[in-house]
Amino acid sequence: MQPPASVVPAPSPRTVLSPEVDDALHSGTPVVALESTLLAHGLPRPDNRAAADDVEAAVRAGGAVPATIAVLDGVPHVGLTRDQVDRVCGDPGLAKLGVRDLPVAAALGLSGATTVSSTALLAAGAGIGVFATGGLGGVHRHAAETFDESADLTALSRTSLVVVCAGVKSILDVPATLERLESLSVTVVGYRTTAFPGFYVADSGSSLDWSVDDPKQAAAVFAARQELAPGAVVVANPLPLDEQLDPALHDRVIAGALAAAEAAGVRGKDVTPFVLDHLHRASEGATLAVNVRLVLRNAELAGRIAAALAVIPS
Ligand code: PSU
Ligand code: MN
Repeated sequence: MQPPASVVPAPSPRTVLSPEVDDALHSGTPVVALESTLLAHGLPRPDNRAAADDVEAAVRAGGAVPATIAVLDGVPHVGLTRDQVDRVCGDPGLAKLGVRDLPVAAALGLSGATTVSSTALLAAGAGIGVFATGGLGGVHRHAAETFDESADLTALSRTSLVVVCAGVKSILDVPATLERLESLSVTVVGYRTTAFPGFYVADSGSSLDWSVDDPKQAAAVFAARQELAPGAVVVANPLPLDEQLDPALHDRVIAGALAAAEAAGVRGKDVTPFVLDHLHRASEGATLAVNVRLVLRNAELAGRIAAALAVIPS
């Protein structure tokens, strides 16, 4: 259900849409938003640059126009040029911006990559209904002591769009994250499964109440959500078993990465990038390859869901 031209919300006057994304939104062509934190802080340079192109190509293969989102010199951009993607992937000093950081970046003219929380907000503000990422942020292990819970969760409770992901990052407390998503009334459906995916692995060990069988059903759930109680629909898309990380290797490297973060005293928004980087090294690139693969699969499915939404009469 792509909004017709007359009801495409006017993005904040400070947000710049690329000509291709602007045209697509006004002509009802399906569009998928992509975040930039996974490129800038979740994948190592220089591999992140090829991944950025591949993710955009996967959205196109699914039948939609990609809109990668980042803030450059204080201006939120929805849809990036090649040079802008080079900047996002190449600048080692680029900030990581959640929703609360956007006003600071805008007012001070700073640049940064957007997380799930801020990408969802900017995408929905521009009238984009579907967003693809790798894994959501969520409740960290030992959150009872650290209070570390990703702003992704509260942002999704306030934003109306479909988020395609491979579950939540498996470095987290997955059952606690699912409880919070329930409290926040975020709709969660599995894609062809009721086993909640575990990011690098197909099954996190937690289960879901609902699943959808195809992009059309996912689009119908979102259309109903917009009518009944606007908010987010998470479509959790597992890796096939033959593409997942070996579960024994998974458990071993995750324990090591979390212990390393603890020993290094890493806190706040540095935790996720630190742990992902540690995993890529400790697994000799195995987690990196799986991470890229799952993002590509999510991007393609998101493209197909956006295409299905575009033909639902609104
Ligand atoms: N998915 C990935 N890699 C990532 C992320 C998602 O495959 O790096 C990013 C997203 O931007 C998400 C962020 O919003 O991790 C979560 O960070 P935090 O735990 O600090 O909220
Ligand atoms: Mn955090």
